[in-house]
Amino acid sequence: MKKNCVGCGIGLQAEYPNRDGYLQADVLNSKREHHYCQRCFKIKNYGKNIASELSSEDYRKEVAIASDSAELALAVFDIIDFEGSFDDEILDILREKESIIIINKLDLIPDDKHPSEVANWVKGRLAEEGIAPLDIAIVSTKNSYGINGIYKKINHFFPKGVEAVVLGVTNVGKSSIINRLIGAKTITVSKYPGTTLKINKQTIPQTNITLLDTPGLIPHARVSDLVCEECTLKIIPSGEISRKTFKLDKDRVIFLGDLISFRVVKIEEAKPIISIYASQNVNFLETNVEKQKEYLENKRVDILGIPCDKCIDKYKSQKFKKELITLETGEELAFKGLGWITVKRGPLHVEVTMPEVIECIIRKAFIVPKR
Ligand SMILES: Nc1nc2c(ncn2[C@@H]2O[C@H](COP(=O)(O)OP(=O)(O)OP(=O)(O)O)[C@@H](O)[C@H]2O)c(=O)[nH]1
Ligand SMILES: [Mg+2]
Repeated sequence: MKKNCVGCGIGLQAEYPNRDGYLQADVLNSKREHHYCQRCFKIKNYGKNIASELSSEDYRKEVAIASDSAELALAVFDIIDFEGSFDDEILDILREKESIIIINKLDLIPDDKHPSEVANWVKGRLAEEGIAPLDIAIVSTKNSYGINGIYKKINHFFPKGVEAVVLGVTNVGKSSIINRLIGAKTITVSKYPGTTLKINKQTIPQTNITLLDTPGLIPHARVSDLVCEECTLKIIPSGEISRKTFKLDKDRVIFLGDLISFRVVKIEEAKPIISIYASQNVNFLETNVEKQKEYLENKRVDILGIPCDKCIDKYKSQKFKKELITLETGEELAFKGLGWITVKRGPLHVEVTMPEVIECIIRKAFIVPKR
């Protein structure tokens, strides 16, 4: 009988050491209950990032198969990169299927935010996309917050049990959530995107609830996907995100790392006040138009750190665009895979300079400005 890796779901084989799913023949043929492939062993024990042979299209197929068979979708979103967690295929599945939405990584936002406020905000944002989930759970697998709530919600809607597909983009914490729900560290989890490779079936002990872990989908237009692996890990927050407030005059410019910059093009009555949120590794720099021009033309702005020496040429060689954007008080501009700007006192009229592929989204403020 074909055996699968309990860490990532891949079919195991003992013939090709350099291919996915390899495991030494004697271990593969042993009577062990759980088998891990060589790749999972290295990820789990040495924290290595080992690329797989599978493509993003292969991942999409797996998600489609799991979604077809499951009655319920547990869709996982990253609270810090909510817009970057959107993917058309996921949204389509959520429009058709009964779903419970899980917003993970609550521990990363500043602690003056109440989970019920977050849930209301998410509900409104999903309604704009035509999605009405059965329920929303706000959780943090890091400190185990809200995990029992997910179980209770599934049990409430499906008291006799259910097969649920756990889906989302890469790195949002799908496998971590399943590990918490089954109460074991069975599935391989890592800080690198692309850990889970195939459908991986797990059952919550003493229940009829089956969870299908799936590979993460890779959405389009995330800043974090345009830099090298080291910079990606710096842009994805691993600790509480940083927030900095600015009061800006006309022609003042802000850089978010050396990744995106924006210039205030017009002031109405009062100078706008904004807060910027991103990973602590992303530096914010306030400067003037002359310096902006210099920085955009020069390849290296040391003070900004990201992109690093290794990936800056590639980053800067792509096509850039300029977009004029106006935000009112209480609105936000979110950059997928990077962070967001909240307008505390508007209007804010800016010209944003960013790579052409990057998508930015205007939304209602997620962290409500305090008076
Ligand atoms: N701060 C924080 N980090 C988390 C949380 N949940 C998961 N992580 C981290 O996020 C990273 C990705 O977790 P995984 O569970 O592997 O994510 P995944 O969605 O299964 O990823 P793929 O299999 O690559 O699609 C790991 O470094 C986890 O430790 C959380 O609640 N808070
Ligand atoms: Mg996973």
